[in-house]
Amino acid sequence: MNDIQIAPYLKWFHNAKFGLFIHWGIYSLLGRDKAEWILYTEKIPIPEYNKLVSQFNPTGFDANEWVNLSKIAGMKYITFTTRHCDGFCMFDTKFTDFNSMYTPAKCDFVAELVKACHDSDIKICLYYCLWDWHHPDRIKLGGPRMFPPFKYVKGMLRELCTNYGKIDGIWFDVGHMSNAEAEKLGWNASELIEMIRTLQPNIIINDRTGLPGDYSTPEQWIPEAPVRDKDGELKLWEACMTINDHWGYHKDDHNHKPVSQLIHHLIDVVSKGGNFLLNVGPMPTGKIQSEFVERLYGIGAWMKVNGESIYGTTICPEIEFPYGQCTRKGNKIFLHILVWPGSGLKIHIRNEVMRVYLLRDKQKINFKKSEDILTLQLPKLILDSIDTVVVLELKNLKKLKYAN
Ligand code: H79
Repeated sequence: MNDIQIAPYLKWFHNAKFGLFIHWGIYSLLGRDKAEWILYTEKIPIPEYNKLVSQFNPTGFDANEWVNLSKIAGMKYITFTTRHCDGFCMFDTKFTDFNSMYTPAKCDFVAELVKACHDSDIKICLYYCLWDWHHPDRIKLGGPRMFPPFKYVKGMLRELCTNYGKIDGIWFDVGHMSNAEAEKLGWNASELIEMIRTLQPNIIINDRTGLPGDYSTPEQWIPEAPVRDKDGELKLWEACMTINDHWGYHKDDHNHKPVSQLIHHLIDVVSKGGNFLLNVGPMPTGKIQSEFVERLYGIGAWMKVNGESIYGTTICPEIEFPYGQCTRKGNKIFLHILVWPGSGLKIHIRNEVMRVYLLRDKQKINFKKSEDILTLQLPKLILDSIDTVVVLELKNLKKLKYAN
């Protein structure tokens, strides 16, 4: 019950833990409240909104720069908005002229980014919004729930899964329809997913089509505990989150979370078996604001030292650890100490302990083991204000013994 069964095609995702979400489109030009939602929230007339196409000229766009930034942060994959609810396609498509080939850049941004990812060993997932506030034949189901014809979506997904070589994932957004509404729309999620998997056999697909998908997607929040499916089995999941309070570019939103908070979120997510998909909204020029860049560098510096306690780890529910959170890989348990326990830290554990050391410099920590109680001789003062990672190396035992 506490071991997750992972199909081979999902292994990279489970091991990756940390990805970069990128929200970028013609809405980025406006850079104000509600960002990518602005066509809907400000009720901008479509002919007016269309004018943005001829203004979108991101002379500072460099896909390799984005990919490098994700690598510096310690991320393993990128999820890019190919088309948000405004319907504007950031790629060359024969289904609409409302696409990036008609901007002054005349650029297929998806092609550029996929290539840069392929060249750099970063996985690429494509975000695709199922709503469309722009399509002339959109079907209105109330509020922002407007859907383009199913054939249109299917045709575009065929293009996205055919024209760019290997695609690692599709991240569908919204959806939100009842069975009756799906029928009215001619919506057929199984048919769509079957086509995608035929074109890209190892692709991962999230849970927002109306079907469960490969993983679930809490947005802007972190679950209290590891996520389970309806049968109680552990399920893959990915929490997506903004750095400030908007997904798309907002020039006056300076409410950026500090590096320490972002790292704590990452540890929280990973200790519960999830992935953390952290968002940036590039500027209309294609450059990424310094507030985001600085934070990604900060997380990257931490990951460089502590990455072993994140990548490829699993949950470690057998240990009760009130001073922080735990992750585990093989016979190593990583204690992420977030609240300093003082000098003598006691942990209840039956397994034989071989070695205890600080992850950051391998410095040995003296310990005593008597019966099921492990006592660590930590310094009195906090070692690392963000997170002190202590490694417990257990005697080569795969299974942890419960200590109760
Ligand atoms: O792409 C990002 C969001 O645009 C999208 N999903 C992430 C990944 C998203 N879809 N729905 N929501 C987010 C939640 C809906 C929030 C809303 Fe609102 C609150 C819709 C209307 C009120 C925020 C505030 C958006 C418009 C006003």
